[in-house]
Amino acid sequence: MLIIGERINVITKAQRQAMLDRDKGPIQEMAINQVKNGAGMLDINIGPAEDKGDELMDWIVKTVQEVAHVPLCLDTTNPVAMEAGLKAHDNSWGRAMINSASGEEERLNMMMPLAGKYNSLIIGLTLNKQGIPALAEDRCAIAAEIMGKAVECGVPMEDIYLDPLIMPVPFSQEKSLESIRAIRMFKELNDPPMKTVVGLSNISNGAPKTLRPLLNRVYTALLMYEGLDSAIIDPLEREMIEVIKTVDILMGKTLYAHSYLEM
Ligand code: THG
Repeated sequence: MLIIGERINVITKAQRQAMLDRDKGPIQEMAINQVKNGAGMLDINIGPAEDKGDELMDWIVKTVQEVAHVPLCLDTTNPVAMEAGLKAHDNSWGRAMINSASGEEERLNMMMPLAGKYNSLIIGLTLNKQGIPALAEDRCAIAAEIMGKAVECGVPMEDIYLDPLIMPVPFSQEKSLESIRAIRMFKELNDPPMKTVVGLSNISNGAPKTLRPLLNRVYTALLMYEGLDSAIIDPLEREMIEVIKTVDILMGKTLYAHSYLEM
């Protein structure tokens, strides 16, 4: 499964400060560390980035790819910053990913054409103006709208990663199973199956610190059983990486060797 490292984001104080100061050090160190620990792609979350977002995205994409030879998942709601990032992205390490489009018309109309223009991958969040539907069936209906827009923009189905949007189990327990169902149903929306992605740690938001890693890891295993293709996680959490590698072994995705955890 593709691991998308989540640690370069404006939520984190140190990373946020480095972004504001255009200080390469902490960002490059975090990039290198995540790749060393198993990330195949790095999420670069600069937030809404209303002020000089395009300049920031251009700078950070080049800064990260100077030291980390992986493709990037560009995370901002600012379409101008998104385009700057796609322009700056070095595709010799793989294609960039747009994080994200959704069923919201405005966002969909701005982001999907960029995927076509820059030949990038794109995440489709299955939410719309009314929010995240409770039922997997209704999330599929939004997925179908996103897929329709992709056809219009010349984006192939295999370049879309559908995201059911994981909700915290302490607040909406019934959604945990529904998101698993959504992953299963998304796959059935096309042949070959649609690709899928989740932001995993959301499942344990609001749970005690001692429980969070366990909730994250077991949920990951359940989603992977349904064929989850990629997850936005913290690659520096060693036990999580071990769970992912172990599920990949048990599901026959990678070849067993006694040393599989070191691979
Ligand atoms: N789907 C998609 N993109 C996403 C998400 C998703 N991007 C954002 C988020 N969800 C995934 N990324 C992060 C990045 C950082 C953290 C969590 C998820 C993080 N969390 C700490 C925690 O959970 O304790 C600290 C949070 C804080 O300081 O408030 O650092 O679902 N497509």
